[in-house]
Amino acid sequence: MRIDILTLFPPMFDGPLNASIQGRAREAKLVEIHVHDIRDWSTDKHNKVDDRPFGGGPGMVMMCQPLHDAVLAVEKMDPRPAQRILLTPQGERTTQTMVETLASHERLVLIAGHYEGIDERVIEELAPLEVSIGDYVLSGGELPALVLVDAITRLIPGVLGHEDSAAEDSFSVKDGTGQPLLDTPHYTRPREWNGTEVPEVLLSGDHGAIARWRHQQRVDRTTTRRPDLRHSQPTPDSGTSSTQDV
Ligand code: 6GU
Repeated sequence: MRIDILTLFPPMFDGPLNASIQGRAREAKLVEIHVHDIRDWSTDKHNKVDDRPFGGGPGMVMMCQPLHDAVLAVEKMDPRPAQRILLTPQGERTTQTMVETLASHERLVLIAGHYEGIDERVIEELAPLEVSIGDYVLSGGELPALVLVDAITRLIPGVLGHEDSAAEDSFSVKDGTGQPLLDTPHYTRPREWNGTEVPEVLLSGDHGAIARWRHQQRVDRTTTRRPDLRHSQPTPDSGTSSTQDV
């Protein structure tokens, strides 16, 4: 998989993409990630990329030309067709299901917006999928792009050490109706810490009993902590039964 990121602030990507799991995945060539400075495509003699909003108001607006030319030039760097994604608080809110769909693409071009916004005409022309990471406002699309890259790359086979790691995460495990469940609690040595014992069943060696206990923990935690996940309607791809498996 190849991911290209277009931004006005490339240094924001240096640390996160080179450390930990992301860094290892790139080293192992499981994912190819390129960061591009939109300013490099500005045809203005001062490399201008933004201007004041028509109609007035605060802040600056990203101009059409540099972003448009950057996207087309970057896409030409590889023959595989790319899914364009614009990170914006006006976008569709990200879910694990959306992340799984994006992870199945061979190539993604992520556009991180900044300033007050982007000239609407270039958004209409590029027709990207518009994605938000939640209902709160960030200063730009850079951190959301990193969030998305992390969520996507960890699903690529071989990126996580253990092949089942991603499949057992919160939101990846589903109940009988396809509703996502939160993760089960985890424990490691020592068996007793600060006066609290590890739950007995985990020491039993009975794999069936352990699996049933973990499933019940997931259901109970999801019901208490995220009742919205338990009561929402099954999504079209989430299975055929409409009864809740509590
Ligand atoms: Cl994708 N961009 C910005 N600027 N703020 C956000 C966001 C994106 N998602 C949530 N808040």
